Amino acid sequence: MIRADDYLAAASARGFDYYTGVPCSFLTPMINRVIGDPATRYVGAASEGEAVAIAAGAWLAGRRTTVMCQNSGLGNAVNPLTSLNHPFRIPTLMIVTWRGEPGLGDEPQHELMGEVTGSLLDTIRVPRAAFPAEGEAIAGALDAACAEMAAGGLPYAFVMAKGSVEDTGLDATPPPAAPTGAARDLRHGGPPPARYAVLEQLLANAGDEVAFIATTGKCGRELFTLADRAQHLYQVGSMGCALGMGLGVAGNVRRPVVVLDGDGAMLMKLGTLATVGAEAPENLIHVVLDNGVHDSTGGQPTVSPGVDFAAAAVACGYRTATRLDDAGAAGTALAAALAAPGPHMLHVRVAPGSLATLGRPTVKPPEVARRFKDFLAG
Ligand SMILES: Cc1ncc(C[n+]2csc(CCOP(=O)(O)OP(=O)(O)O)c2C)c(N)n1
Repeated sequence: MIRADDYLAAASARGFDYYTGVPCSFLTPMINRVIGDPATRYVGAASEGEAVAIAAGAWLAGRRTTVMCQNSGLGNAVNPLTSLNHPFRIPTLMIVTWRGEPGLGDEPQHELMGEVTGSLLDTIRVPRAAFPAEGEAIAGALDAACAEMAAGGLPYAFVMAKGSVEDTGLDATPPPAAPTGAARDLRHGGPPPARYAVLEQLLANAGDEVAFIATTGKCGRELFTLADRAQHLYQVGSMGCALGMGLGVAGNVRRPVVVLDGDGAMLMKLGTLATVGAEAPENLIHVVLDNGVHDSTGGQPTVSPGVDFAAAAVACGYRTATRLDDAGAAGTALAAALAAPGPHMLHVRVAPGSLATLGRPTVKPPEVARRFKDFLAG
């Protein structure tokens, strides 16, 4: 058994001071110490996939990250691990608990995942090792993880057996403030604009210092077609993870970060609204381009016409949320949002469909990630 502080000190010495995840009882001492230690940052995520996305954003912003989660949450993380970290070559250290380890006599819901945790990680090509269970093993385990991540540029997992870490208490932390934000309605009621017309106005109203993260599908392709720049990150998979990545970036840089989301993608990870509201990064602007359909896959309807995203955003703690249905007004609203502390949401109604001649990013994802990382560091 090791002490959480011994692991965290050795990890900090190697630059790992940014943690995100979802708790597991095996992780209790680790999370309690990360929360209690002013030298480490912990972002409590709504889901394990969101945590992977937050960590990816934090890595782009220059942090060395750790995602802590229960193995039952590995399923939630598989999508971003395979379609975000892998294509973009974004590393993160994972500490995955081993509930249901064969022979442990754990609860029935952990039995199957306990049997397949190792093979699942192998299948998605996340190299793994046992979480160090003795103090003398910590440094070597971390060095091996660092070497593997440096060589492959990909995530690496420690699998933590029961009883690996001594118990510690939880220092009290203040809860997030109660929501006080306000939603505004600036809709004109005319025919909704094309998504690219809104994107054009957003780009026209943002200075060169602004970072843009576009959700998967045609949104990113339109952004690329309008302008391909180092400050653009086009997610090519990981549907629903643009906002998590934006949160991880915004929490670690001073420059403004604009997330371009879709209604389908937003609905897939609605919990991230609450994480953003609680973390409340002042430099984050979340634009939901709501066409009421999954445009990128053929226009199947989403349930967004029945969802008030702006009300949800302020209920989750966003400082402002604005409903819009006009490209020019969306640009003006972005300029206003850039000038005032956020987080802000712009919920923009747009028409289904996209540019007739739509490009696909010709820059490969690892290059997109590295030039975006360099831009953030600049
Ligand atoms: C996890 C996952 N499920 C499904 C898909 C397939 N897919 C790609 S884009 C897309 C639609 C996204 O809809 P929305 O966010 O509303 O954006 P739009 O296409 O309308 O611009 C879907 C379902 C995917 N990439 N990832």
